[in-house]
Amino acid sequence: MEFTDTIAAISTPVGMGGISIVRVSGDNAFEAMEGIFVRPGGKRFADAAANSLSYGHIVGDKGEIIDEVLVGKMVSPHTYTTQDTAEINCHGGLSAAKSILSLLLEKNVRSAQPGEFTKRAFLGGRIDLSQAEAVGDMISSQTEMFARIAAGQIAGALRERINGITDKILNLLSQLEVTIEYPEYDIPELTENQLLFALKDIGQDIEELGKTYKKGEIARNGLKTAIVGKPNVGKSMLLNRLLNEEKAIVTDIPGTTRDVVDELIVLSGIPVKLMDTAGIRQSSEVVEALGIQRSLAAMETAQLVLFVCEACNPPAEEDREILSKTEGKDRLILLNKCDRGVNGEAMAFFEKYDPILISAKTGEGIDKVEQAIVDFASQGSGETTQCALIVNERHKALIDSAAQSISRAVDALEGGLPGDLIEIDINECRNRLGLITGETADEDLINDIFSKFCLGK
Ligand SMILES: Nc1nc2c(ncn2[C@@H]2O[C@H](COP(=O)(O)OP(=O)(O)O)[C@@H](O)[C@H]2O)c(=O)[nH]1
Ligand SMILES: [Mg+2]
Repeated sequence: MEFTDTIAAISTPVGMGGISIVRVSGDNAFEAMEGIFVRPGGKRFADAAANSLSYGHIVGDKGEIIDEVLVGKMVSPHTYTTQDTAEINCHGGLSAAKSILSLLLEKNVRSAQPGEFTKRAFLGGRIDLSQAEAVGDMISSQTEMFARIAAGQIAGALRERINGITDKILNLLSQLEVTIEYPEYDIPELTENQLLFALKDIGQDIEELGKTYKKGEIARNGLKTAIVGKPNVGKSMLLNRLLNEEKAIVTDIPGTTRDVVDELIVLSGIPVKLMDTAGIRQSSEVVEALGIQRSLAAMETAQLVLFVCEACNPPAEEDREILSKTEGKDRLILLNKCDRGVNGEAMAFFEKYDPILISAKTGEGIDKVEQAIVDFASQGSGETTQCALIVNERHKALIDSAAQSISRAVDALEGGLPGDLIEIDINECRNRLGLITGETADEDLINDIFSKFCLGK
């Protein structure tokens, strides 16, 4: 892969702003600065100390001043890309950074491709693929929760975890090899029981890591939360209340909401994707019936269900039906319209479900609903910053197939199959994990991942 040439790009968004940064990296980076960067007293940039900022001016062909700048000098290998890197801090706006970039491009420097600086950090061995992907996550993160997780992964939390598992696998493979290849030598052999134990231990590590995806997915896409209930209980009003906005149509005509309305809110840094749905009831009206089908589908895909009933009326037949339909789901039971009074029969019926009394109209109890959603989303999570967490689908698919390889190996062993067949599955598992860290990734995969980055990163 191309690594010898010097690349440059504008690393900040183009537009109005205090400063812009033009980054140049590669063997020729410092040389390229000579001639376009003039320091007071004619000092050479080449003589500037490592990891320093130098003041001066960027000048054009005829010595005309383009901008007043500060240039960071970072010397290989302790740089973002692992190569010599200069970062020119110029004035923001549309023009200065562009002019500086074009001056550099006349100095044996080429335009960087999207993600190419980070790709060099990967190729240079400073970070692994999971860390590089986390850089992309950090840039695209829209919530505090996701940004924190990305920061942990950039620091190498996932890398360390995967490497720990890979070490166990390699250790097992080498022992297995000795047992298979040199049975005549007097080396302590791996007994079947030991092998089984080691395999199960690895399988458990992988499965535990896979489980973190639930949380990772919430951080990336938001907690999918469906608001369900029979018509007219106040689902749409609850959505509006949680959003602080009149988004969904609220009327006293049952069956108003026909389609699923979804909106993203952020509660204590946690993204929550709220879905307001059509009221569930028997309906012979075509559009409403379609809407109800979608409600049921939304309920299926939701990670959390907010089941809304009325506090002021006894439970209806539909409430009982929806209650049983949501039985297997994680759910909160919300008794709405408590401003109209609390019905004893409703309370007695719902008591064992720990209902939350609310009024979408007055706002009463809404803080409790928000807290319950936050508690649900962060349950069992502990500290997110330092933890290895699976946040992307690519990693999840690889973890799943790594786990499958191990269980195939366990089955094979228990079925009495020979050691070299088991070895194939173990190798396969190692290979899958290596695709997460990039160790076993080929050029196409690597190019594909970095091509999704933004320019200048
Ligand atoms: N008094 C009272 N009325 C409410 C409350 N929530 C909703 N409503 C009324 O109940 C009716 C149905 O509300 P809507 O949100 O459209 O119900 P949906 O069919 O479940 O979406 C409207 O007339 C609302 O004004 C509440 O907490 N208290
Ligand atoms: Mg509605």
